[in-house]
Amino acid sequence: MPASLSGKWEMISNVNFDNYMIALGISASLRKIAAKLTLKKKIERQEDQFIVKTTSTFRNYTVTFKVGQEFNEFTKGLDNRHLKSLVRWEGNKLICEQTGEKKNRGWTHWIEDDKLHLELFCEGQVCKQVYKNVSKTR
Ligand code: YOG
Repeated sequence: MPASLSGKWEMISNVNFDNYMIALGISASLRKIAAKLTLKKKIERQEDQFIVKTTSTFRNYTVTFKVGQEFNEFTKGLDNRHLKSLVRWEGNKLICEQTGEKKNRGWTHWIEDDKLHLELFCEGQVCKQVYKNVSKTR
């Protein structure tokens, strides 16, 4: 079983977020707001089902999926696109492919040194975020 992604996490670094947002077509005014946010993740897992909540003082976004089962994703409040998404395990990495208007789009999560790592990718841009654990208990 891969190291657990479950729990509460708070962002401690965020590299190339602006270029990722540009690749998604986010306006300059929204990018300016988004760049200042400290994002939090709450990840809940029950067997193959995941609920990933991304929260901030500005907007929240929740996605629910089962590993290996394609689902329709609407990125409400983000870039507001409709995607066909599929999440799979590759070793210790949880990988989501988001098929839609934007090419080579998705994300990868993994645990390294007790931190939650996230790469967000879109059309050749890769944003790298690291989160520290803020769960009350582990
Ligand atoms: O996470 O896909 O953990 O869904 C990335 C924002 C900012 C709105 C957050 C609100 C992309 C304005 C979701 C941010 C930029 C900018 C708080 C990342 C789009 C719009 C919600 C993501 C996955 C993996 C799970």
